Parts: sequence; C-alpha cells; structure tokens
Amino acid sequence: MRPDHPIVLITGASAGFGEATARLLASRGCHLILGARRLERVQALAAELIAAHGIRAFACAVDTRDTASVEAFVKAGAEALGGLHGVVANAGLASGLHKVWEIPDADLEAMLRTNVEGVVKTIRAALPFVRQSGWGHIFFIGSTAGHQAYENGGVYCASKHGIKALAHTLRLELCGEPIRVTSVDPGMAETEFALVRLGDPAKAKALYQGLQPLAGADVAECIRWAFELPEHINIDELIVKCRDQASHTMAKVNRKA
Ligand code: NDP
Ligand code: 8X3
Repeated sequence: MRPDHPIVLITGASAGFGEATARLLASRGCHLILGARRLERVQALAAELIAAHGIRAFACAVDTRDTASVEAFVKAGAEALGGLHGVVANAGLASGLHKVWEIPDADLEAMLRTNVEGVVKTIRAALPFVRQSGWGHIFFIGSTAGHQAYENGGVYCASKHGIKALAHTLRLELCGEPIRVTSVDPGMAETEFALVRLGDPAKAKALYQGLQPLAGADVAECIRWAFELPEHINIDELIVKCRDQASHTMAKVNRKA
C-alpha cells in the first residue's frame, strides 16, 4: 500500500527538476532524501522545506558517478528517515556540443558516467530499501533526446536512449512486485542545464529566446501526477514539451522575433 507520507529520494536536488520536485513533493507531505554535489544547496533546501511543510528531510553530498558515494548516501538517507519508497534518479547533464568523432574524453565520460552509470548506481543502491519498505515508485528522467537524436548531441542522446532502455528493462524485471517504473522525458526546459552544457550564460539564455520553455516546476508536476495515481496504474513514459516545441529536437520551435 502507498503510505500517506512516502519517503522519496531525489538525486540532483540542488537545481532544476530535482529542486522543483523536492519543493512540490514536500508540499504534498512527502519526506525527502536530497542529494547533489553542492552540499550547501541541498542542506539549505532541506531546512527550508522542513520549516515550510513540517516534513522530515535528510540532505547529503553525493556524486552519483561514484559507487561508494551513492551507496553511503542512499543508506544514510533511508536509515535516517526509516525507509524508502520513491526514487527520482534525476542527476544528469549535457557537456558541450560535439560531432561524434570530435568529442573530448572529458565530455564523453561526464555524460556516460553521470547519465547512465550514475542512474544505475542510484537505483541499484536504492532498490533493497524500496523492497524492504514494501511499496515503491522509481522515476527515470529521460529526454526527448532519448527519442530522437540530433547533430552535435550524439553522446547525450545516446545516454538518454540508454535511459529509455533501462526504464523498459527495469519495468520488465520488477513486474509482479509493488514497485512502479516511470520515465519522464522532457523537451526544452530552462534550468541550469544549458549553462552547464554551454558554460556561457548569454548562450544559455539565447537558447530559450522568444519562446516559453518548460520550467522545473512543470516537470515536477508530471512526476507528482504519476506518483499520486491509484496504485494499479503505471505511467511508463511521459513525453512533455512546451507548446512552442513541436518536434523532439529543435527542428520545429515557435520563436517570436
Ligand atoms: P540542472 O543543471 O538544473 O540540474 C542538474 C542536477 O544534477 C543538479 O542538481 C546537479 O547538482 C546534479 N548533478 C549533476 N551531476 C551530478 C553528479 N555527478 N552527482 C550528483 N548530482 C549531480 O539540470 P536539469 O534539472 O535540467 O536536469 C536534470 C535532468 O533532466 C538531467 O538528467 C537532464 O539530462 C534531464 N533533462 C533536462 C532537460 C532540460 O532541457 N533542462 C530536458 C530533458 C531532460 P550538483 O551540480 O550540485 O551536483
Ligand atoms: C535536454 C533536451 O533538446 O537539449 O534533454 O537535448 S535537449
């Protein structure tokens, strides 16, 4: 049975979708385990949400690329709050824009280690605690880039196609257990994502010029909706784009002059 106040672990809770999801789920009475590399941000968020909503929250630094770091984070969080029900394996990034044959090792490794290995490590560490709690919901954060590749984004797109495969596989493997598996796959969303990818605030801003992209809160709302549905319903995959983006890539976007 879904508990009245589920305990939800979110990676990448220091910004963007992860932070917005923490805010929304806290307002719905969830207890939270929040992780990211920027400890001061997740600590401040946890303190704010405890004060605002009377929930319990645990915040800890985690680098999802590192097995020991992830395992320590998940264990400490689940033990501190007394269980684990929801997992939002959200931490991820794009690093640069490169032709497949030109990508530097640093960008290649950053994306594959964070977006694929980090997600597997998070779920692998969390699943025993979710099973022990008797009810659960695992969220992957995919992307439209997991449905349609685009030039100069080959490795990022590969990582998100990988998320699609992992979500499908995990759903097959968990069938029969009281654990749902959902992939939320957004299109263009204004978070710190473009700044991290491009390293230049002006270029990041220009990406969304003249259109209204998704915000972190929009993606959080998709997660909340899927999470609160009656428990016999599983949303497998939820592709969400802003109205101004008609294609999975930026091939067809509506920009005002
Ligand atoms: P942000 O850059 O705003 O947030 C990314 C989060 O991931 C931060 O909290 C960052 O925290 C965390 N993170 C990155 N690397 C690590 C790591 N090694 N260990 C732990 N945490 C890490 O981007 P978004 O919120 O937009 O991105 C969240 C997810 O959504 C990503 O998987 C991204 O690929 C995906 N996505 C984004 C879209 C967009 O257009 N914005 C569209 C579709 C999908 P810190 O730096 O403190 O570690
Ligand atoms: C992020 C969306 O279009 O930049 O996943 O790849 S896109």
